[in-house]
Amino acid sequence: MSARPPGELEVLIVGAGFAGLYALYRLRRMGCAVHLVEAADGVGGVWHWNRYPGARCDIESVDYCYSFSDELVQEWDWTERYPAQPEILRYLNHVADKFDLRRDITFDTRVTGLEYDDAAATWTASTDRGDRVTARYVVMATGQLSVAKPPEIEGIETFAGESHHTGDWPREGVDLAGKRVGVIGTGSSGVQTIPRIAEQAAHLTVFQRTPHYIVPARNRPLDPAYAADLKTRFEEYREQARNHPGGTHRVLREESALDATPEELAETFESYWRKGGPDIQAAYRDITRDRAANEKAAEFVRGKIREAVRDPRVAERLCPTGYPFGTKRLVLEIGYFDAFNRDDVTLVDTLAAPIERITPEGVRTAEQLHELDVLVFATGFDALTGALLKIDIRGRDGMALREKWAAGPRTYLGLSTHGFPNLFFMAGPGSPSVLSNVVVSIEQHVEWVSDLIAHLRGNGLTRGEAVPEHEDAWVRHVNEVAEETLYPVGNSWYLGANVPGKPRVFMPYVGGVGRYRRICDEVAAKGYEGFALS
Ligand code: NA7
Repeated sequence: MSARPPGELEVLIVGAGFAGLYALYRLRRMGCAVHLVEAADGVGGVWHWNRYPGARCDIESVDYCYSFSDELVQEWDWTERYPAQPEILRYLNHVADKFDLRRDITFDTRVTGLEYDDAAATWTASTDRGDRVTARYVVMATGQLSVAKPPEIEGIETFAGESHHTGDWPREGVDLAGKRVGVIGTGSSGVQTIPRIAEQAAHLTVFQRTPHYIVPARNRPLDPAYAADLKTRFEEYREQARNHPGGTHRVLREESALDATPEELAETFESYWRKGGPDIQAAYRDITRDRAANEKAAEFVRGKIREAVRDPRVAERLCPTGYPFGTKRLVLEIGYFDAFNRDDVTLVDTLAAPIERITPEGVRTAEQLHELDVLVFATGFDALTGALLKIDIRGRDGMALREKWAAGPRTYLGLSTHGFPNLFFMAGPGSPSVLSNVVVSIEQHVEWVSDLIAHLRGNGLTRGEAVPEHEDAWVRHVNEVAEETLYPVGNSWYLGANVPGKPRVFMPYVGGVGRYRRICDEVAAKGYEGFALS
């Protein structure tokens, strides 16, 4: 068991993923009395928990990494275009070791409550091990996709075999050899794990509700010459990403899909398909904004599925229709469609034959009972607000964050919310993080918030709180830019649509990482406009 956290601190950080580790590094260098509390027994955040076979990042490794230390950039060598979970976890462990972060981390300890004392301008955290920690500032680095959400299916607790959620996979792995395995869910996690499970199981049954738009990852070993060249100009390379809408290097083409001939469309989409990755969304300027333009990309993807899957009935069931391309997160695949050409993989369309219940023997749909030994829930996460609202957070006058956000999250810049001074969210709702290369967003959040803390300390101030009018204006702005796109049309976790009863609010900021950074910089330059500092 890890040592207990100190009782008094200047800054408490919750969560040891990408955001928490960097926040710890930076705040410690500023001379803050800072400590991090983490529920898991190691660092890594979501990469600690998502150990399912095939788990991999859908952002390229040369982008999905820190830039704050040139030494770190120079010494770390990624091996693949898209990094697999074990490699990312090794990287984060390397970071924790290199910067000696573990001495200020308490593991195996979950923060369960946070209570603000307005007179003292401090927060008191309580943990599941009975600790009470008082801190002036709290940095919530609790993750945007970190609360695994099992499906609401009747009888789920009665299943006699083993069942696991992809987002909480056993460290020792799961023996699937010779087993009858069922996977529920075909988002990024399901699509990654299905081909790997198919290689091991005696038989795999895939329960698909909504077919997702899926494009090839074309993963490959990273070319050492390319990686070495990037290292010679990494800062410049990263600076482009910091000012890019998605925090990457994707080029948004200026042409309209509606002006292109069928031949041009086919040729353009084909070139993206060959290259692999999510950039196909930027093949035409109007794919994310215009339904007719979007449909061109959607139909191209459907054509590819029909080519890839031998049984035309299965192919048709795998074809997404009825919602725009890219409005649920675009999924990258490695061998997914091939898996359905195997005799030992069955696709069950739960829109046609809904799951009625889980029984001790397996999954019963309207048509039949599918007998299973192992059941895998690739059913996603309570995204963006889940990890924050799991903690009983009480701001000024005992106001509960759960109450304040009952109709949907409200933040200023995604970083802060009125009534909860000195509490800062990393990759929170209202920030562009989840639609971006999240590490670029995280570095910006950590740097901006630690600069704000430095500003408060340097001016003898103890309190920074979002002003209601500025928060309202930010919420309006987040909604307005979302409405200019097709995103709110898809029934996605961006909207909370995957969690019954969750308010339907488009949570991420689609205005882009570069624009967001400029807004945050202007706010800081104007003496933290929109924050009441006292
Ligand atoms: P996602 O993208 O939320 O996918 C979850 C999948 O599970 C999706 O296909 C859901 O279908 C399906 N699902 C959820 N509940 C049910 C029930 N009750 N019955 C049948 N099917 C269900 O989660 P992932 O883990 O794949 O990916 C999340 C993000 O993590 C990913 O985008 C990356 O950014 C990393 P639905 O589409 O709701 O019909």
